[in-house]
Amino acid sequence: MDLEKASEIDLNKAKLQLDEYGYVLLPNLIPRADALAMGERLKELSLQHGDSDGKGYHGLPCVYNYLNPEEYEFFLPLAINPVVLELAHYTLGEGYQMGGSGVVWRQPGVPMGPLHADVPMGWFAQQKLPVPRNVCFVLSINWMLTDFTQDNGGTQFLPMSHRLDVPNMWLDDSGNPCFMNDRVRLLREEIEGGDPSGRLKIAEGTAGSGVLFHGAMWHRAGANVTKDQQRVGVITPYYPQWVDPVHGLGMPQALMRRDVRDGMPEQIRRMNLHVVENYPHLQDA
Ligand SMILES: O=C(O)CCC(=O)C(=O)O
Repeated sequence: MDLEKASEIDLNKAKLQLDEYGYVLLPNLIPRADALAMGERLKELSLQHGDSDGKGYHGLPCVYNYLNPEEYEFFLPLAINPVVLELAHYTLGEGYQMGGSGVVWRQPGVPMGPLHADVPMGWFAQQKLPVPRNVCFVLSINWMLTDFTQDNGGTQFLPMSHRLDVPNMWLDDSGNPCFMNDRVRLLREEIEGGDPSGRLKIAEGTAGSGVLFHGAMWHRAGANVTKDQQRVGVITPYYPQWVDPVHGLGMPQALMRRDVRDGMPEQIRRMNLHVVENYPHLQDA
């Protein structure tokens, strides 16, 4: 798909929404049948190689490390969709990198996820360092490989929260919850206590759509309260050229193996400056 063909998306409007609201819905970028077929295959791989929390969540980091090379081409739209890349370039600048696409599969019965912002925002808060306000460290797209609805666990976002303090919670040495400040604790309490003012927006869409979001957004995965609907997403993160995905972002799981990266088209190789083998400590683990 080229940029012209994807022109049902108004790119100027998408850039504006991403800047100001912190996220943008991108409907129908991948054919529905392809998205559903990817979802089925990735469920299979997640069961074989992924992790599970035992409550209905299954994940598989960097799916390319598990696919057969003949399958790469079919799955590449998760990494090189031209609309997404245009928005990544706009937000992150020249030479942006990608992390390996990771499965987020939410089965019926899985509870709500915790409200958080993505790496490295929690790190700044926990270190009591100033939080950079005008830098986007990570821009992620959550690809909907099934329909995403309120009931089956569509991702929830607090609009404009990429400009707020960091919502993340961590535990101190005695196991007590800690927050960046009391304002964050109170706002979180309201939303996690049932969100009576309906502040969160749910990213709903049909299979083949995506939601692109600024990593500093307050967001969470929804509960899947359906009896029989699987919610399968794949998150592909993009980050600026100057970021180290392991020492800076703490995302070793997003790296491709060298043999996988080197078997990819040039466009993908350029976006994967770092591979697992660059970090010997990961291989010893
Ligand atoms: O699965 C989802 O809807 C969101 C996952 C998420 O919050 C994350 O990966 O940071």
